[in-house]
Amino acid sequence: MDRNCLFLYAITDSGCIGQRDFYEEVEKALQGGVTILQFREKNLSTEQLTEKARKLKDICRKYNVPLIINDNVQAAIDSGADGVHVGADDMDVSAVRTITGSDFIIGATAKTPEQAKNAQIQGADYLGCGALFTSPTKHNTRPMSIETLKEITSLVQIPVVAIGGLTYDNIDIVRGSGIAGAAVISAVFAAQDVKSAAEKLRAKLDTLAISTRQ
Ligand code: TZP
Ligand code: MG
Repeated sequence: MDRNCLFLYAITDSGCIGQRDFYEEVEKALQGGVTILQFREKNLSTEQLTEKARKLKDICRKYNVPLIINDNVQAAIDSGADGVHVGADDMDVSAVRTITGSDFIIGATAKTPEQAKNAQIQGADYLGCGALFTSPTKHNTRPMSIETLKEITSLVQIPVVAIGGLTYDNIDIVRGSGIAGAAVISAVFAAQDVKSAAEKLRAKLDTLAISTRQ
């Protein structure tokens, strides 16, 4: 995969979006410069996920932004999404790869250097690593230090995305960490003005000279 597309990785959360129109808010995020979108919804059936993901795919296509589905490989395939993201407790990357074939993007969560190496060996295309900060969105996350993040980016060849409580004000922490991009939920979707939040975050990331732009 093109590591540049991981630069500003937005993850949906309907709780965060609240009463606002889900698809409109997603489109605003894409207008603001999000480079990849993950559809993450924990309590829907495969059919429900697939139906919503198809709508998201239509929106993402307009902006040439890849769509990744969290956890559910079947919904990812059925909806025509570009990939799937699996956590350490989900299906093994190698098992997912067997189902999807080589053209599908597979992202994997790695909470330790061992998990990172293992996911790479199994054929993951990118890694999600964190939580760098306490997340207002996902509770019970395991904290990851910036040192561990750097250890992982130097250990693996596949691109790494940092996650967890990242905001406009604290994202400077990733400078020089070797990551390809930053993944956020609340910093974009909890904002009053989603488009402007994405624009500002992307502009700030541009100043940090993370490895994508070398
Ligand atoms: N995995 C680790 S932290 C997190 C996930 C899915 C949530 C990120 O959300 P936020 O609001 O950007 O902290
Ligand atoms: Mg998961």
